[in-house]
Amino acid sequence: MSNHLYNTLIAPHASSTAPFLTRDNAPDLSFANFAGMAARMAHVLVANGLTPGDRVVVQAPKTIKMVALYIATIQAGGVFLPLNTAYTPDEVSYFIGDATPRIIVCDPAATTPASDATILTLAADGSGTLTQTLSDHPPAFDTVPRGPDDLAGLLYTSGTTGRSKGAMMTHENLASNARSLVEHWRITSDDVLIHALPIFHTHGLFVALNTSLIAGAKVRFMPAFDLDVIASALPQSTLMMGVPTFYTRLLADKRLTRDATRNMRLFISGSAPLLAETHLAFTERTGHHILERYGMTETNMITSNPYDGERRAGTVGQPLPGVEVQLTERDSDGVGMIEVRGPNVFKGYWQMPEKTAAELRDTGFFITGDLGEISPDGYLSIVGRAKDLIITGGYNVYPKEVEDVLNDIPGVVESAVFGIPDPDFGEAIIAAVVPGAELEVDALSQVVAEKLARFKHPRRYEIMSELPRNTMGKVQKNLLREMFAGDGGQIAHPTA
Ligand code: MCA
Ligand code: AMP
Repeated sequence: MSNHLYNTLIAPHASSTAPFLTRDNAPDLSFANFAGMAARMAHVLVANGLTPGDRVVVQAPKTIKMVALYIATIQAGGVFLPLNTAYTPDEVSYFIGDATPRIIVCDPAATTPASDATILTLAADGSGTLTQTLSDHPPAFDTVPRGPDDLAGLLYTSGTTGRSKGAMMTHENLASNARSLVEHWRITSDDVLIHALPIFHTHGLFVALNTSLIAGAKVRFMPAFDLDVIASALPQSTLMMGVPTFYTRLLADKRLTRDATRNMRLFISGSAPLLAETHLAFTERTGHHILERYGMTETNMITSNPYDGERRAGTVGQPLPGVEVQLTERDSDGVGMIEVRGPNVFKGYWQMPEKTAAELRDTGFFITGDLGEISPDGYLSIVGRAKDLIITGGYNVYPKEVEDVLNDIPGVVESAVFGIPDPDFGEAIIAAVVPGAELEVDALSQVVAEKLARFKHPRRYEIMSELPRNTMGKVQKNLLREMFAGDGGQIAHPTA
């Protein structure tokens, strides 16, 4: 048995001297040198006790060394578990307790997590205990065999009921989806990808990097989204993947022109709804039709607008080859729950058989929690969510998690957290709080800041004497949204 994902991603270009990762003011890294770096790092992981099936947790700044750590983990037969750099020590300790990793890689500037695992460091400049002995090891490693059904990644997603769940992604989940996207989006070794997404989520890690590796494309690797850097990269690039906020921010910049994008072949959007008006404004300004696609951590990419043919604004296109989509429990308007089946669908939630059984049917269909309708010519539109979820700037926030933190604060009787439209982030988080006693908003935001990542923080707190409820006693978040959405999108940052 060979190593399924390693063979898919690395083997085709392992000895190629063509550039893979390029950064401003630094020499390009070829595919061959990248493969060598990953191999050296695989030795470091094994020297630190990694055995096949072990989890490697990483919460570190976006660096080329972190990409190498991903491939090294796969090559050594491990399971890669990246964490959002915004997570607080509280959040991180839950993931570590649940996933019981063998190795944790963290920013030397961050609080060291309490754990029995071996702790290594990786800083924004690539230095740290993970990389300091790299050159002591050879640039070749005896790749550990792993089959299509073995785990390659464990990615945590929050849930409507509170505890985050680790989505178990197999080698074939990742390999099959990336192969399919390369074909569908016609990615080749002539492409130059603008990579400004974080690499701790499916979009920036699996969608952007796995496809580039398979195709042998060049990646302009940027530490974060920076309009100046992207504006200067656009004329020499062919491909960009981003969340809708990337596109609204680009549109707000005068440097986005037809001329600046003349060499671009394809702009892809996903992770959150792209407003039809953004799609149309982008076409008007640049002549390019953004290609919108739809995916989930548990399923990788599900549908995509076509490469040739109409990229229809406000829709997420058709199922990718080999992926089945069905709508269940349809209402009279044809709107139903989106369910998906295919080689892209995960194996289940890490050590949560009941949660797996609740969301992954025996038939293999995964219940997404998204509501959709399909046009007569097969385009899927996402028209709502059955799950109580806010997507802000492409990050998912489950209101329940924020409400739990607020409700635990002395003096809070109850709270309701919801999203309202925001011109930059798509949705912005608001908390309606019912106090039992005198309550300072500053005190609320301080507790929230301690416990939760910054992107989960309510941008505004509304103190209410009671929450609107229906006759069943359920809080009517739709009413709250209506009450507070009309404030001109001016979201004040909390004072903490
Ligand atoms: C940063 N902040 C945010 C967000 N990002 N608040 C809410 N939502 C966010 N997404 C906070 C910052 O901490 C800062 O706080 C303030 O907002 C303003 O920061 P700013 O500098 O404007 O933001 P930024 O650093 O430029 O980041 C915005 C961003 C970033 C570039 C849109 O959030 C981003 O890269 N998002 C991509 C997320 C992503 O990759 N999603 C894919 C998930 P303060 O007030 O303290 O200054 S994978 C997925 O969803 C599925 C599988 C799929 O289909 O792809
Ligand atoms: P995640 O948990 O990060 O995997 O987020 C997955 C969720 O993001 C999906 O269930 C959808 O609700 C949402 N999503 C992803 N892509 C799109 C899109 N193109 N349009 C609307 N929602 C999307």
